[in-house]
Amino acid sequence: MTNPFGTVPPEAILDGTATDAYFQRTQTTLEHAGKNPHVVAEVTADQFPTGEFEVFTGVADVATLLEGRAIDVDALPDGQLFDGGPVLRIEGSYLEFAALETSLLGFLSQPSGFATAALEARRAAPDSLVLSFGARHVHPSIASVVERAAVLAGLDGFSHVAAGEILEREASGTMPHALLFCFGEGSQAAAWEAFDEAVPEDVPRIALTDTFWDEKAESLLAAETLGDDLDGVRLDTTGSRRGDFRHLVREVRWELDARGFDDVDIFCSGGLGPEQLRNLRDVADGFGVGSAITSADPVDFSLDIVELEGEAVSKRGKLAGKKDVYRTPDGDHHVALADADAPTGGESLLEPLIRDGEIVREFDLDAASERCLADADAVGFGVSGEENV
Ligand code: PCP
Repeated sequence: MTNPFGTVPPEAILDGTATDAYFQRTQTTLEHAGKNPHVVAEVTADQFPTGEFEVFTGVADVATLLEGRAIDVDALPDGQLFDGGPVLRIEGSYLEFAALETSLLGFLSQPSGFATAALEARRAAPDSLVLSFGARHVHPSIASVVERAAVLAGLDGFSHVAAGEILEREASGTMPHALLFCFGEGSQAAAWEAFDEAVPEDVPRIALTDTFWDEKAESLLAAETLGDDLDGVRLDTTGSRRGDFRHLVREVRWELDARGFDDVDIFCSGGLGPEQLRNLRDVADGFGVGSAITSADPVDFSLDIVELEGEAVSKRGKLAGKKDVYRTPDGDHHVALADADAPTGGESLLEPLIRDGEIVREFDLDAASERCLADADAVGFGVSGEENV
């Protein structure tokens, strides 16, 4: 089937033509020269710990990419946090994987950036409902990558329907402003009533209450209109109209409570990041977070040869030799040469991924998410942002 959107097809990724041209030139040159050295190559972001942890993910796609190649690969588990040192290590003849480097790094860099940003949101509002709303900001072909990263980082759900089919989880969501426009100003109650009548019972009744009038007025109207059926209101107030958003949320809460609608939850969305979540988490019940996740910088991974025919080598600025990384009992990340002693009580983190071309690991998103959240606790991820409360 031809690809109408011009995205790179899976076949090109798997056969190595989804690559930077210089790898093809390198391949041609090495074959011409009859060279194909045995190497150890490592994927790293920072060489030494910096004090800033990031989430490692994308490893299942890397396993699919490297399957069938005559190499051994070790990698961090999916969802593990890291701070310096290798996250993945390949051992074998260089030409077995040379042309795959571009795709390999791409599979890791952007998803790990999304997951790290999603974990920042999770940790900023640990007890609130937090949903991923950012699919609209990325190419639709990678919406599932965003939503998977959100689930990995412990968010409570996401909005993208096709991603839900891939991840075998149902997408969340209620109504956009477009629904209110279709009924028109002054007919918000009719829109919410129609929604209540039309959508399945298991869909929460969350009325969007910032479209035409004041948020307090629309929220009270929604509560009066749907009564006990109303689960919540969502304030997506545009930034230019927001003023003091925390005060606005508290005011809506007060006015709902004053009229006996204390069961109605308040959800907020629109340009919210970790700082805003920390500021609102005690007054709002839940959040939709989009660009704070999708605008995350990719993790700056690179792949470097660190051992050549059994000898330690390195590019200037990189560290020679095969390494291991450890989680120490005090929650630090420790980087050491593989033949050095492990730190006392340290848990070695690199695990077999591929042995002689065969994938030797299973992937489970729930287990990876549990690992991610447990490791976030272990290393104190996101705690330094607490002063913003
Ligand atoms: C929300 C809001 C943001 C969307 C979610 C993504 O959509 O307007 O732009 O969140 P972000 O700002 O964190 O990236 P809706 O309220 O459904 O917006 P509309 O109805 O206007 O499409």
